Amino acid sequence: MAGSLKQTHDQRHGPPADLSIELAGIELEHPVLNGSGTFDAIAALRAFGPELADRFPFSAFVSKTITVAPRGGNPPPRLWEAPAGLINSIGLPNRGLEGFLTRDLPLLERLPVPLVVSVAGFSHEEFMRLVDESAARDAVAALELNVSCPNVKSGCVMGAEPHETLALLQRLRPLTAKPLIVKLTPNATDVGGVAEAAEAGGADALSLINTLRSVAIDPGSGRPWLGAGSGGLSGPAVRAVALEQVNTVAARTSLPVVGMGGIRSGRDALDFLAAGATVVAVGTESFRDPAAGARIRDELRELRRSTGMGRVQDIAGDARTA
Ligand code: RRO
Repeated sequence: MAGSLKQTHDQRHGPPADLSIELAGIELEHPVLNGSGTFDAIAALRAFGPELADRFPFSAFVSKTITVAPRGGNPPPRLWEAPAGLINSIGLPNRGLEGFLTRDLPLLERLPVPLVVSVAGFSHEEFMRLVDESAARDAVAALELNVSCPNVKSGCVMGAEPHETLALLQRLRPLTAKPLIVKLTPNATDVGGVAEAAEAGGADALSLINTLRSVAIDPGSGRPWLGAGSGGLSGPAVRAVALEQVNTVAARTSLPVVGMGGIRSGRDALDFLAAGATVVAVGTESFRDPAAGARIRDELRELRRSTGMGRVQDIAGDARTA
């Protein structure tokens, strides 16, 4: 019975939509990635083993940001639930470059999808070392330059001003032919200007948005809740802001855009594609449901089929207003 119902449905709406897409020269099976730091692929590998290959929710995996030196992260508390959102003040905990290359990379190599390594330096020299040593590994398909972490006191400001972004890219571009994706901050006065600077410096793609700088007050004490004082807001609360910034950046550069910010459904994903994103990323929703990426991919496929539209590329930019 279910079979005949499905047949009727297929006849009405045509064959499953092809969601495959290319991002900066990397072939992806579908347009749903993870936002950096929002999905623990190593824990997933541990839980599912080789079976993960069939159920991995994303078409590429973006690692949690790494730094040159190991970091413990910010003092607790590190999370606060906001209306329709999450404030985090994680503070970039990671094993450092050496630890990542020797302990994490051999595990991440087993993933069934291309690997994007997210890196953040506190100086040009640190960024250069991170790019140089990560890009040299065959398992690394691309690098994401996190110039937008809201949760560290020093550094990570290189994405706030166009001239800083350009200067950084001019140092990094000669180091590798692999794609460089620049993760933009929404906490900049001129996000479009930073995007143009990244393009002028030779970036291959842009990803946005990172989290919006924010504060939560402890109702008991009237003082900031988060150990570090402030954090970054993500989730549906930021979606309209993210859509506007994706729209602006897509209009001002010719680079492919990884659009993210509060995507919870295939419908949300379609909105980002229509605003000019080439692919999308799911972040906060994966904390609620680690399989959200696969559900959103399936919803997107169904929407593409039921609306009669063709490949994902065909609608990119439909909603551009900037
Ligand atoms: O680790 C963090 O606190 C963090 C990072 Br690196 C980032 O890029 N964005 C964010 O919201 N948190």
